[in-house]
Amino acid sequence: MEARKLHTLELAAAKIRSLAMDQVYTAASGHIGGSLSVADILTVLYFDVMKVDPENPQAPDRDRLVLSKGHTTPALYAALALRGYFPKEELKLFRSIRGHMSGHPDMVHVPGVDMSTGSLGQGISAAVGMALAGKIDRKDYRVYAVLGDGEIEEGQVWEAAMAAAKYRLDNLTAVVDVNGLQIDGSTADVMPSEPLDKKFEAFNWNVIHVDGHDLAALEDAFAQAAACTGKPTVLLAGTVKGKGVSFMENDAGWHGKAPNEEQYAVAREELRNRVRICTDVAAVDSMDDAVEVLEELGLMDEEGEN
Ligand SMILES: Cc1ncc(C[n+]2csc(CCOP(=O)(O)OP(=O)(O)O)c2C)c(N)n1
Ligand SMILES: [Mg+2]
Repeated sequence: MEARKLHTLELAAAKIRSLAMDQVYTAASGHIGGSLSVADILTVLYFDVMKVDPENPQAPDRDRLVLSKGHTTPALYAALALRGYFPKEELKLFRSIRGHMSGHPDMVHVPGVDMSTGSLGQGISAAVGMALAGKIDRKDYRVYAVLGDGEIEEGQVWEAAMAAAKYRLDNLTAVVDVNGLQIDGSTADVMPSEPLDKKFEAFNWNVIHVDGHDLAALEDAFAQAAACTGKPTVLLAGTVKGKGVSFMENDAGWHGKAPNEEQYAVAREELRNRVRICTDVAAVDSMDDAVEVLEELGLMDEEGEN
């Protein structure tokens, strides 16, 4: 990946983490751990890989993203706001009755949300339906589904996986955010699901291992997925839950809890410091400028020629 693009994407990811934290603190509730782990995956999808147009969120030929691990809206909403679907100010109404930024994604009220999710296991099933519809309608759009590694303990995920292989949905890419933790402990303790690669292979999926915090590696993996024909692809993305906040990393206690004032001050400083560093390295003055850089680089245009 070209250095300027990498640095600009790193800035977007840093900003998503910072905005996710602000939302959870302001609302005094929300799922921060899995929002921090998925931030890089969403960055590469929304700012690099997906063909979308925030001016026209319902465009029939757009790529679709289903956040099947729907509890991590703080990262999704931050990505959508930065990408231009709605003003950043709306993030202040996260989980507030005065707005539409509900704790789980709402496709009716939030522009850019392709599927309402939150009941784990259901999002991937909807994504399979969208991909199948694309095949039947002879459309070129791609469908992306992002799952948690706790989520895949739901039996419904494997029914969806079987159907995706049966219908040879090579227009579907699933990403599993493998952070090793779910709501109250490690996935290995709650319900061991490894070896994940062998399971998906046995379900006739193409499997790619990737570092879920390496933006260039993620870009490559998504390109490999798009080049694979005749079967769906899953990216097993190794991540750290709570990534970017020292005292939240690898701690299941931060799955769905808001920081108190002192904790927020520390987290905010760490995340904003990262934003400052990335802003310097990317040599831009603000995220708006960064978006312009990405546009200049030929990213984020309607044709998605990136
Ligand atoms: C069907 C269903 N059962 C239980 C829950 C409650 N719940 C919310 S998040 C979560 C754990 C998810 O863990 P994981 O998928 O690993 O998410 P991440 O670590 O990325 O936050 C659970 C059990 C739910 N949302 N849906
Ligand atoms: Mg997890």
